[in-house]
Amino acid sequence: MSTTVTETVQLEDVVKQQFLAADNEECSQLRELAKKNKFKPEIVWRNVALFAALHVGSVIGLYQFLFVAKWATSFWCVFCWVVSGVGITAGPHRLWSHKGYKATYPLRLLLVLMNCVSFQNHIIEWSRDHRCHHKWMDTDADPHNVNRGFFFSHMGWLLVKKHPMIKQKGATLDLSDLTSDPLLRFQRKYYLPLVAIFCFLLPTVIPVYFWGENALVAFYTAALFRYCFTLHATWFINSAAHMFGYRPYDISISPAESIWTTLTAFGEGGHNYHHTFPQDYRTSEMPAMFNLTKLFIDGFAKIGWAYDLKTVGDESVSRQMNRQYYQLMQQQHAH
Ligand code: ST9
Ligand code: ZN
Ligand code: ZN
Repeated sequence: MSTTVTETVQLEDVVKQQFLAADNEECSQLRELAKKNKFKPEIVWRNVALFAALHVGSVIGLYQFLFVAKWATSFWCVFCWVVSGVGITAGPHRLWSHKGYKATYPLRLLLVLMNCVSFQNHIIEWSRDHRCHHKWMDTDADPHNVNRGFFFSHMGWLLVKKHPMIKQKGATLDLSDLTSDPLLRFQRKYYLPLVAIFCFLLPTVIPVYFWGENALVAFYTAALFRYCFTLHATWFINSAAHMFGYRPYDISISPAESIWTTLTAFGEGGHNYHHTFPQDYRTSEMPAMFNLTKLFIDGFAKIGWAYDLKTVGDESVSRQMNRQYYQLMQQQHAH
């Protein structure tokens, strides 16, 4: 009996002491507060107009990608999608938000450059919002709170002013590890010119220069369509992967195991695992073909550029799953 108690406490420690574990007590307080204070969001029309324009351009880009662009340009679009996607998953997500592993200067530099192709806010801002998302998940302090609906958690949150609770709670986060990194400060300082070059200019100029693609075709496909596609692949993790799928690691939370979003987001769809064990650099137990980001980090670990890779032991994971199974059984018996 005493062994069981000790094991349970240790398992709870494994879950609760992960860096960025959800603060359940504060989350319940925030949910109670939200019931009393109704919040009316203010639409940011500049963002509505810019995203509408991006989507019109992307529809043209999709048509050209399928029927007009040279083969080399289509491959180039896919390559840019991988670079910009892994520039999020291995960078601001697994490295900078979660400290799932450590990286040497050359790998951090590479990830910063890849991240500029992604254009999803500079890394300090992305990680600050993401830390809020994990710590105060599904509350008003979560920038893309799924309780505000599918569209809000998908892209609506980028079309309105933030809830004051995000700023209030976010201000209590320790971001010194991010703000003390000169590479991240450099990216923040020169963010717009860097994005103009890496997200739009280079993806357009390279097909024109190297294989004579029409400049407008290159722009619509490799810049606009590829950017918009990568945004939706990311946003589906906040919307679909917080709504649809199974929950073997923690039955009580919204994030779920979502196979199809993992394919477009290079291994980020194992979202029930990720929110239960947020510091695990793998972010899921899914096999390697569903986790390109893990392969990327493992590859750099082989040459010593990535190190201190954090994982949760198989035994802890299966004990956590067993516990969920028994809780589910108990709930079913109670009904
Ligand atoms: C984009 C980001 O798309 C997508 C992130 C998705 C995350 C996904 C996570 C899922 C897991 C990973 C999966 C990866 C899969 C990848 C697959 C790839 C294939 N804490 O924001 P402001 C304060 S971006 C503390 O202007 P407003 C702070 O003082 C797309 N404080 O608020 C701040 O000033 P500063 C491109 C905070 O006015 C001040 O408030 N980008 C926090 O309400 C003002 O902040 C865009 O479209 C906080 N968390 O405006 C830009 N937040 O920053 C869109 C704020 O100087 N954004 N403060 O310190 C905006 O225009 C605005 O942010 C706004 C809100 C209109 C949304
Ligand atoms: Zn995360
Ligand atoms: Zn999430």
